[in-house]
Amino acid sequence: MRALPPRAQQPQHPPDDDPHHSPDRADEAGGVHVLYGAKSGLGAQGSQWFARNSPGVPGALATGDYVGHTVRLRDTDRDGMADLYVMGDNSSLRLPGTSKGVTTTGVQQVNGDVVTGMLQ
Ligand SMILES: [Ca+2]
Repeated sequence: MRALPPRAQQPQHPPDDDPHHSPDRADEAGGVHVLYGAKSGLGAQGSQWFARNSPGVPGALATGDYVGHTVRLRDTDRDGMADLYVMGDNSSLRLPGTSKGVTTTGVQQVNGDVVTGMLQ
């Protein structure tokens, strides 16, 4: 009589160290990190992070939203400040630019075609 091989065990998943996974499990929800330039180059000072769970940003974190997969800076209201257009798979946004940076005050949802239609 032959001995049966040991029963296969369920694979053990390693701890989640994938940088694309968010801690709240809205994997690949995305976001945009805005860095500002100076004479010395880009810097972290005054940088801003925008995601669906940022105060004032419409929507909620959602798996596969990929917020920020396409972005554009355009002064579409012609006030002299570049406005940030951010595309996500669930919706796209226009964040107004101000003299102090991009703001969620007055954020608007826009058609994604508006964002992709802008030249880079
Ligand atoms: Ca503007």
